[in-house]
Amino acid sequence: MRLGIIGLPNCGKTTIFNALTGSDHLTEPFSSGQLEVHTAIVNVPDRRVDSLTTIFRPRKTVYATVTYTDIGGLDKGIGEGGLSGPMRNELQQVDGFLHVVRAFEDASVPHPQETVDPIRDLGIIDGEFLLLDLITVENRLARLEQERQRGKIDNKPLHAAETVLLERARDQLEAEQPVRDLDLTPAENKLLRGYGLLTLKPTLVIFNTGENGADLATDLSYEHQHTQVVSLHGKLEAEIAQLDNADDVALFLQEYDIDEPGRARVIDLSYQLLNIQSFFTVGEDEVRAWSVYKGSTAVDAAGTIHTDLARGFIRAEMVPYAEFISAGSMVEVKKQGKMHLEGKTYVVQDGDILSIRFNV
Ligand SMILES: Nc1nc2c(ncn2[C@@H]2O[C@H](COP(=O)(O)OP(=O)(O)OP(=O)(O)O)[C@@H](O)[C@H]2O)c(=O)[nH]1
Ligand SMILES: [Mg+2]
Repeated sequence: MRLGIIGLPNCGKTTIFNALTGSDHLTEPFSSGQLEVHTAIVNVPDRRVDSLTTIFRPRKTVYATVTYTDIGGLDKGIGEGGLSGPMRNELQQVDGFLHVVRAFEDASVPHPQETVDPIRDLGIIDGEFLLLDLITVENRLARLEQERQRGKIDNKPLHAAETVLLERARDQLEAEQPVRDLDLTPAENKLLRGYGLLTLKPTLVIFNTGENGADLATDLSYEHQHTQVVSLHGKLEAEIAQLDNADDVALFLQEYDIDEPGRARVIDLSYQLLNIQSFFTVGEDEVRAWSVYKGSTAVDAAGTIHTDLARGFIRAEMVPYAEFISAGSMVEVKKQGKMHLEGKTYVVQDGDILSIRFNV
């Protein structure tokens, strides 16, 4: 799952990318304005995986991951009726956005709009995305209408359903509301996702509050579905990510009067935002967190590990993480009769420890 980091020039995208991924890309007070993309994969911190590792002492531990892509150069064409094709492509291909909004004052860093005004800036990109989606939806509707007039429809019910759905999306966008606020069935969501609609994508808004800025996230009303809002001290977090010893981090936090680094929280929020959850597999070889969409079944989970496991699925042995911890070992889990046997349609819960029995 991949999240695109977007925002106006100089708002701190690369700084926050560095903070989240521990990278050390150059950040400058001058925006090149060109499309420039960096990608990195990060582990999702998970204390449960840490505990399972302590218990099983496996040769290998694998955390769930999130991929971040820093997408620079979004300003080009904004408000001028068009982003470049490659830029649109980048935006369409991510699963969600981290929308960075500048909330820090710093005279040495020019602002493309001259003044620092987070709410205005948030609206600039939101407005652009609404417009782009409206164009996409109207083009598709026009094409469907053409097909109808020419009598060139393969699947009438699908054609009709798609038209109705796109009209709903169009009404929503015309009312200046993001498509992700519509109540969509999974099938409708999937269909709209196929068009790469930007306002459909889950979004985490990050106010970059600088060194001593106030927390804007708490008193902003930005009520949308599949949306979260947080504040982060961008530059400080990027510096913390470069420290490799815990004492240095502790000193740094103390100096700036910060409770705890925001990195883990933001990565966790990113993960939650994408509507995914973790299940675990354990053993002496490997302790591993796997990601599946919420609502996935045991056979979906098996297929995430290997297609053979889904194909030859017999049953899943399952113990919830908390029950495993209170029993202390698999032997004890079994002795207490706490191992659940689940079939293909069992709906996997966050934190399930699974062992798939299969036969191919
Ligand atoms: N004072 C202060 N400066 C910051 C903070 N975050 C970023 N900056 C500065 O703002 C400038 C731009 O930061 P970048 O991270 O490069 O911003 P960007 O959004 O990636 O910029 P472009 O990719 O050029 O659009 C750099 O000089 C950063 O050091 C912050 O929290 N406080
Ligand atoms: Mg940048």
